[in-house]
Amino acid sequence: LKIVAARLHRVRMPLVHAFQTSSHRKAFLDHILVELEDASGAVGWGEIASSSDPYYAPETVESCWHIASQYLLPAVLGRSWTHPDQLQSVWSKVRGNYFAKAGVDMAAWVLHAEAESLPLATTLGGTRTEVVAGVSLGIEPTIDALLVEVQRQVDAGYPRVKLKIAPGWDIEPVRAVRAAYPKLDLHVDANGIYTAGDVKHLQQLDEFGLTMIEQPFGPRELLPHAELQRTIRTPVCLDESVETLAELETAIALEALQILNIKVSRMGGLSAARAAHDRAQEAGLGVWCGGMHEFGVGRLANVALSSLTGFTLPSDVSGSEKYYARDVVVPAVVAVGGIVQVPTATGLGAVVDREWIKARTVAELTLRD
Ligand code: OSB
Ligand code: MG
Repeated sequence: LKIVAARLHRVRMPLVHAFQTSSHRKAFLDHILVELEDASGAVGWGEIASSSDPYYAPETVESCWHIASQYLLPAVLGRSWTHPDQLQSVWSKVRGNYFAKAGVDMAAWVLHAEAESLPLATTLGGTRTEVVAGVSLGIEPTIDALLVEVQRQVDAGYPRVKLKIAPGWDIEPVRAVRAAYPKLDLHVDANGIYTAGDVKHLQQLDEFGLTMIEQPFGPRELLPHAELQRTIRTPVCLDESVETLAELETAIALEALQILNIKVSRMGGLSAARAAHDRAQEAGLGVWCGGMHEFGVGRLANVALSSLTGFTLPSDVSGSEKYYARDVVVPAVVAVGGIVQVPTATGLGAVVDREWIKARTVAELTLRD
C-alpha cells in the first residue's frame, strides 16, 4: 500500500453529559479524524482522541495537529508498505506523541483491513464476536447524584461500573455505591492524583471488594504502585504508567500491577496495543481496553482490539449514545445489555458520516505526496 493523500479533520462534538475527572471537566470534545487515501483511491479513517488539555497525557489537540501534520504524515506519504506494523519504524525518530501516532496507525490498519477484505478485528487476530462493555462515571456533585447515575447504567445493562475518584471523593462514594450494589463489578480510577504518602489512605479501599484500583499514583510512580499492591488484595491496574512495551516490562518486573488497561491512543496505535496485549497475556495479567471518550472511529478500533482473547475484563466501549447524540459513524456503536457486537463488515465496520463530520469540523488540512 502507498498513501498518496492525507487529511486531518478537527471535529467538535458536544457531550450529552459533562464529564468530570480528578483534573478537569468537559462539555464538548475536539478530536482529530485522520483520513488516509491510498493509490487505488481506498480510504482509511483513524482518530486522534487526545484531550484538549495536557492533563491525562502531555499531548493536546494542538500538539497532535502539529506532530501529525509536520512529522507523521510527511513520513508516511508516498511510502510503500505491506503491513501497518511497519509504520512504527517509519516514524521511530519521533519520541512519545502516542495519541498523534495512534490516529495515523489506526487509519493505516483500516486501509490494510479493507485491502484484505476483512473486518478490522479479524485482521488484528481477534476471535470474539461480541465484547462486554463497562461504563466509566465521572465525579458527580453529590453521592446521591452518583447513585442516580450508577442506577441508570445498571438499568442499561452494563455489568461493570468504574468510578473516578480523587481526594475528598473516594472512600465515602465507594462505600455508598458498594452498600447499594453489593454484587456489582465495581472499580475505581484515580488518574494518578494520589502521592506515595497516600498508600495508607488507599488501603481503606481494600474492604469494598473492588475489581481493581486503577492508576492511583502518577505515571512515573511505579514504586508506590508496587508498594500498594504488596499491602492490599485488590488488584492494582495501570493506565497512564504504560505507554511503551518497555514500561510494561518494568512494571511487570516490579510487580506494580495485576491488571493492565490498554488504550489504543495511549500506546500509539493498534500495533503497539496488540503487542502489549500479547505480553500482558503471557505475564498472566488481567487485560481490558480503556477509552478516551472516542467518537465512532476510535470506538470501533477499541471494539476490534477487544476481540482479542486476552481482553478478559469488560472494556470501556460503552455505546456512543452515552456521550454523543449523533456519532460520526453509521451505525453508531451500541451496547445492548452491556454487550457490543464486533462488526463483521470489512475495514472499520461502519460507514463514516462525512456530512455530519463536515457540519462539526472546525479545522481541516490536506497533505499530498
Ligand atoms: O482514565 O480511563 C481514563 C477519559 C478521559 C481521560 C482518561 C480516562 C477516561 C475514561 C473514558 O475513563 C472512558 C470511556 O471512554 O468510556
Ligand atoms: Mg484510567
